Amino acid sequence: MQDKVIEELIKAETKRQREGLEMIPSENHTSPDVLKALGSRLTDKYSEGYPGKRYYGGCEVVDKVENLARDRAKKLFGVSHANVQPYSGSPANQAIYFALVDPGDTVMGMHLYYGGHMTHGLKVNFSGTLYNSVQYHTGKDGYLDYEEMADMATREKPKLIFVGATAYPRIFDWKKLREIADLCNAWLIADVSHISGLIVAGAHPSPVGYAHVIMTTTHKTLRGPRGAMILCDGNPSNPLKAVERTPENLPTLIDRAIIPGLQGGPHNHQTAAIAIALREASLPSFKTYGKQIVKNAKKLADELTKRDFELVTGGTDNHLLLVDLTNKKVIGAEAEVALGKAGITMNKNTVPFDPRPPFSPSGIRMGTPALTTRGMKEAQMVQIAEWIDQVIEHRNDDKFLEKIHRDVKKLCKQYPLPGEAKAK
Ligand code: DSN
Repeated sequence: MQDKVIEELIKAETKRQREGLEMIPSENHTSPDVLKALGSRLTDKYSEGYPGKRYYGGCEVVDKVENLARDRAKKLFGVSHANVQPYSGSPANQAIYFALVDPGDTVMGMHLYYGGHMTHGLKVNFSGTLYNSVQYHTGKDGYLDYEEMADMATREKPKLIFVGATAYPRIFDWKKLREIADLCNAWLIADVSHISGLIVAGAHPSPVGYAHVIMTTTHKTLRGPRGAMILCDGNPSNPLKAVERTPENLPTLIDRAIIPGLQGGPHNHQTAAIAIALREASLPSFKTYGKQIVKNAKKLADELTKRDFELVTGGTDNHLLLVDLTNKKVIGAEAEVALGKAGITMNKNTVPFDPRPPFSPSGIRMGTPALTTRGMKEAQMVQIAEWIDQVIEHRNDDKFLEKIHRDVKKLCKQYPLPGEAKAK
């Protein structure tokens, strides 16, 4: 690389990942093939439009790439339509609003501080300013409060309901959620960004058949490049005709919302990498991987509970744990910093009904997708729980944290990043 400054920074980040435990539940380690596609000449090409209907010449190759990604997505998730062009999750959600509701319409989503996402109607986000957003919460027990949701849907009559989370450790009951959406004839949108890899692996129920539209990012448990996909059923219509907002027309509504509605040229290198990740996710080994993510999370939850950590909902059904650190007399930010010094990366997070402000919350969020990609299993979770406990206890002792980091590095050597050899 000619740019030595950036080259060194890439090396430094690779080293940081190689020698540390990446436990942010929305992160993962991609395969060498995914990385290769991201660094390919496909990034040079403009191709606004869709395969076969582009505004540029020279699209014969990228058409094949995008068709392959779309076909693999449809097959893997069992839907009839896939748009693989969203640049990432937030723009994808923006497109869904743009496709299905008008500014000023009432929309409903889970509050960020209770585990939702900014784009699900947070008042400072476009979704809470352009639309009249009403926000549901979890109950005191940390579980989704389906009764509150049903009451809110009946009372507020939203036109669209977003379901999905960034910090929710339990299963979504899609049937019940569709019944709630049907109470007010709302579109049910499943944002499965965090759990799509688990869905593919059969480790979490699929929203297909319940949600009208499904959105997932491609870089979390699905283990692909940064990006997103919007999935639905329906019939693509003549693109020149005006279409009504009916379930039948969802493919056209979504495709038009992406382009010309919101985006310009698709990122073809990203599309190719998504296609690769989708092939990898269709292999039997991915089913084993997804199930092991959950086994690891459950083991970590058990081990932390034994060490007197308080888990929101008391445990987990998926890839993540949300820990309320109040009883440990440490706040999330302090824990994040101390764990970081020990080579264990996770993030501070609000817990339901958090008395503390969101920039300095009471909790910490951790997950197992990246550790599981490296091949770690239950035995390593026991060790990691012990390290987390020790780090929290000795959080102000930098020498102690350095020692833990040395131990973490030793473990990491045994579990290389994808495509790397085990270090001696
Ligand atoms: N930033 C993602 C997460 O960490 O969950 C959500 O977009």
